[in-house]
Amino acid sequence: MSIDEIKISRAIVDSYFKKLMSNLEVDVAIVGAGPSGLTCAYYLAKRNIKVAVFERKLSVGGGMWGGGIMFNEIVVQTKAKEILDEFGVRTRRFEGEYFLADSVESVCALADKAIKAGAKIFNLLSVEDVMIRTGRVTGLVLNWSAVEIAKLHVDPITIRSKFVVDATGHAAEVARVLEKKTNVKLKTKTGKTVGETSMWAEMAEDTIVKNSKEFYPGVYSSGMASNAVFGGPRMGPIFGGMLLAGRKVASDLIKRLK
Ligand code: 48F
Repeated sequence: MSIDEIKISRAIVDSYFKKLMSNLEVDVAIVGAGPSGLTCAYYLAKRNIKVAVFERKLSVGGGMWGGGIMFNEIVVQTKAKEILDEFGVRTRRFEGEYFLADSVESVCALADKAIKAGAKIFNLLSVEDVMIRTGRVTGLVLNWSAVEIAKLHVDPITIRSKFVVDATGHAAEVARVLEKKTNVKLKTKTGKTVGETSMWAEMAEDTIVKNSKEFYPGVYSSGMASNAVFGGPRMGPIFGGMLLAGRKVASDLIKRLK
């Protein structure tokens, strides 16, 4: 077989173009491919909901790769272990209710299952703004991360979605942009992003799931972003809350969409 470089280029351009075109309107647009965004994407896609995930970085997985201080092991508690089981991630009991998993295996499995279930992941794209119509978020404003990093003056493109999920981690970027640009009132106790508080793993693991909910019409937070939006502590390298939050948001959205 002769290999033609232009044919390779044509294959990539044609295929990516079709993928992007078919995701300009989706049911759920998830911002951030960390553990909670990927988990949410998997449970939605599994129910045939059209879901696209937009990730700023080259790699998916957010803060999961590095475990704790770059020791690439993560801890989950019993109630989240069943989610890792569903993803086919091997766990080992450390003591009692504490289970260990390899962080690299975990990220790979979350991404693999989400993609195989039908979620489309777009890496290297940053969400820089939202679209709002009549008091509701109706889509996202996207630009290449390379444009953002190089601070180039290039206009973005937009996608429409029935729901948006802010799974951007500590930065809660969707909530922050909404607050900064539109001065709307969020469904929090202050009407603004409340902010994350200092480490308290037990409390954080509980509140993160409760806080993973709609914070403005059409937008949910999932994972660490939720404690930044509604207020709650951080938890360090225990990841059960991220998985449970992603599943919970997916389950809420499935009810809203059906
Ligand atoms: O930070 P991240 O892993 O969020 P998460 O799923 O999990 C949090 C844990 O990793 C850890 C923790 C556990 O104890 O506290 O921090 O809640 O993943 C967030 C992803 O969102 C991407 C970012 O690159 C990362 O991969 N992201 C953030 N802002 C944007 C974005 C944006 N504006 N556009 C696109 N992607």
